[in-house]
Amino acid sequence: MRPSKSSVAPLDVLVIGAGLSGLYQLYQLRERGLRVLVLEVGSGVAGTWYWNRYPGARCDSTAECYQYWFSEDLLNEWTWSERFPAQPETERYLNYVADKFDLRRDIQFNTRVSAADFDETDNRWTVTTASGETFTAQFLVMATGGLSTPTLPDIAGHADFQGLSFHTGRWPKEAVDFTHKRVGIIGTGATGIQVIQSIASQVGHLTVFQRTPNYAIPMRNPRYDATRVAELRRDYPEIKELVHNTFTGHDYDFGTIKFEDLTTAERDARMWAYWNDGSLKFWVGAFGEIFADQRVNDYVSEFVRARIRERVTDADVVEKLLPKDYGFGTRRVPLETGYFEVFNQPNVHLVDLNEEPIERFTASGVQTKKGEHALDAVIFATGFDAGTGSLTAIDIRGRKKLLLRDAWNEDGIRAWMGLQVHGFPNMFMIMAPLSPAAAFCNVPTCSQQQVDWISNCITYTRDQGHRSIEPTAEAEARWGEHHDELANATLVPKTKSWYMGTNVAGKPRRLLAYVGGANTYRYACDKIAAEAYPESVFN
Ligand code: N01
Repeated sequence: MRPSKSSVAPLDVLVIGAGLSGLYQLYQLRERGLRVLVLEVGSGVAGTWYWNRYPGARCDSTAECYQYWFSEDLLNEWTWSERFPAQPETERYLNYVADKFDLRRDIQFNTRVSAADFDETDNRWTVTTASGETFTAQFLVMATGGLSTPTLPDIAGHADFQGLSFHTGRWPKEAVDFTHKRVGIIGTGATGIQVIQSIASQVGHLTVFQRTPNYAIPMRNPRYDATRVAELRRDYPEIKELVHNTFTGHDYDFGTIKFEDLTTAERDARMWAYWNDGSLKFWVGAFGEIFADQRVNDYVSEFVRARIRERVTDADVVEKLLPKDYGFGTRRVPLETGYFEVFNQPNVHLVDLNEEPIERFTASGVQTKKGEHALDAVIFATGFDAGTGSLTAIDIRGRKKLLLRDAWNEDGIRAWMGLQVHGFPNMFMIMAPLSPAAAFCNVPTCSQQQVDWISNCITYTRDQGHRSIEPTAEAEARWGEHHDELANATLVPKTKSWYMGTNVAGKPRRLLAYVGGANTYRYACDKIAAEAYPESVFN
């Protein structure tokens, strides 16, 4: 245990997490002259891009939209090598940013925060780490990431398994060699798909344990040559403007053309055009009505199923790979490269867990209802306790010693604008539930927007001589009602996924992310700041 370190001078702001959001939060607060420290559990920066170094990890947002906008120098210096960069490139980018802006001097690595307590007498937070250090700060910013607490299924006998076990969200830094190995993978979400298509040709045998098939769509990922890089740099001001004014924070939006107004041929032509873009544009842009109109959703879902059918040779296998009981786009759409063709390989076996549930691990593999699958290694691509997991893992105590974990258990998730929680003054959250950033937004767009807003709010509070800021219970409830009203008008709550919290036993069921649009949300946040935070109480 490290000694308690109250020797660190009192801070203005403590930021938890040195990923994409935490780095930018540090930069912004420092620019405003505040004394800031970032605590980070990893040994390096990059958050998601530090932990998720699994084979095939790659960004599903285009490089030109997945970056910081605050520095012209940075935009001109950094050169993306391809449209959808792989994990090492994004990790390098975030390290470059940390070095360029000398951020590391205010980051303490290898530090797990275990508790945060708000003291009502001096309006400050005391943060305690797992090794017993304490820090105090007026403000606390949780930049802990929306998808950073991995979930492991509760499968009997896991400890008996003699092979190697990995979770994609905690992948080792050392290269793992699966050559000639019998590998099993549990999970076929965006992560599982990337792993499967990357290792299928390397392993001796791959067993894919699938519970729910996905509407994955092909990624078109050209290399960026010097000409393309120059074009993008020229267009950056326009792209920046665009991402800040679209529904999902990408450089495309819902079209104005209505499904109803088109003939079948026109509808198909439109879908093919968006399909051929090879990006998530097909999800958002082809027909925005898919999120609320079952008939449109059915039409698009069938289009995507037809594309899957074209690529898999075995009729039984393709039936298992076709999503049938939920609509396209109502859970995260993964991008893929050669994923469906993997199932034509003789060394790949698809296990449909609906027909053949896992019973237990054995010493040498996985036992399902139909028999044992012998494995040398198992990969859990089973996802995360999204949105809430990284926050409830810490004992966060607000006014009257109320634990955030308990607050969210009793009443469900509540968060004003997804930024603050009533009863927890001076605490801000980035990418938290009930904001678009929790799921329906290109992460850098929404996280930078939230960081900017938080930085301005902290500065305002201090400049006005206030010691704390907290949203009222009424404002928080109003936001929750508005959130639910919009969520329930979509088809998304009908589908099981981490969007709804159904992947974690006992988690309150509620659509995690705000579906009013990242653009609308930003305008609302800006209005609140312009009107001097009318829904908050200052002390
Ligand atoms: O996690 P998931 P993920 N038995 O929750 C299965 C982002 N991301 O890590 O669908 C058997 O989506 C589960 O089955 P089911 C992106 O936002 C971004 O793949 O619940 N299976 C599912 O197949 C994404 O949405 C990028 O029936 C079990 C899988 O595990 C988010 O991260 C790349 C099981 C989990 O899928 C999370 O994706 C990758 C059990 N007990 C990911 N428990 C980029 O763009 C779970 N599963 C960079």
